[in-house]
Amino acid sequence: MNFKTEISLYKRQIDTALRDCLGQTEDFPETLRMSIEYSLFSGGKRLRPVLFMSAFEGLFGRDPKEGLPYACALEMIHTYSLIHDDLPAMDNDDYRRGKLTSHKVFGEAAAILTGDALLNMAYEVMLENAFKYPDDLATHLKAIKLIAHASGLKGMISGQMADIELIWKTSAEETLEYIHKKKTAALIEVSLSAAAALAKASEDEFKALSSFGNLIGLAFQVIDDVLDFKAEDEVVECGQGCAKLTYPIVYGLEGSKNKAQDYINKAISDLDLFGNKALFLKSLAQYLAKRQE
Ligand code: GRG
Repeated sequence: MNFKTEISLYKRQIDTALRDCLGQTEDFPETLRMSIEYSLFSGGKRLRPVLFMSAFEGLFGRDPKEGLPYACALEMIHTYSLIHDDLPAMDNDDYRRGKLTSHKVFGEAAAILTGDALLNMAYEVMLENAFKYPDDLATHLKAIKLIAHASGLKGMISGQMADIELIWKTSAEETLEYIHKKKTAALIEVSLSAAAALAKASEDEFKALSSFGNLIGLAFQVIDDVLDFKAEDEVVECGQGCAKLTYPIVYGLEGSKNKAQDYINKAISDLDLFGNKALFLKSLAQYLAKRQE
């Protein structure tokens, strides 16, 4: 099967599972149903759930039914983070994926509650699934804990706070890496490490997938900054306390592109221990390196 077909099969499987999760939840206000659907089905790339499924099912040959609730939960957590990130109190964005942001359509209160609902639903869906595997409950709880850690205080939330306050480390380079390792890479990394934990991977396999996830997560952010780069950014100062710290400002445009490719190359070599089974994940890493949006 070629790469594009495989990715669209994973996406279809994930979309169906996400619709099922929503279908099961009854009796709640129509505004929340509309706002959750609006953000969950608005053209996201489904990167995190595709990573999870391609590791859990593709690499370890496990039953997709056991993994799909995790894939859905990762997309719910990602979607909540984007809805909250777009709020006036944070990035104050009017558009995401070419459509009005949640708070622009439904109002700020509904957008905050939509994010809260998605975050809670993620854990409900994972825990409900975990109880279906009583003999393997501890393994499930371990995977869920990894996700809570990566998206919580020590992961994505600290990254977001450090970005907002521009918490300075010893240099611009270190500051950038600290922020994006937590803000962007942590959830991408855990999409792979949670799959490894659930599949009872060996320690070497777990470490390889975690490292791959961290590196493609960092590359993903570098490329995001490159795509957002505007010529006037070149004159921005990037010392301590600067207003805007991005990879092109610190490394230049070409330097950032090279950095992203270095991260991707290293990530790809991390998967060598899986042999041909990792071809899809390696192609996915190359695909991310070339993305234009
Ligand atoms: C509000 C707690 C909290 C956290 C927000 C992830 C994040 C933290 C903010 C997003 C800021 C941002 C645009 C970062 C760049 C990298 C990134 C995560 C882009 C969006 O992810 P994609 O491209 O989104 O996977 P799609 O639209 O495909 O779902």
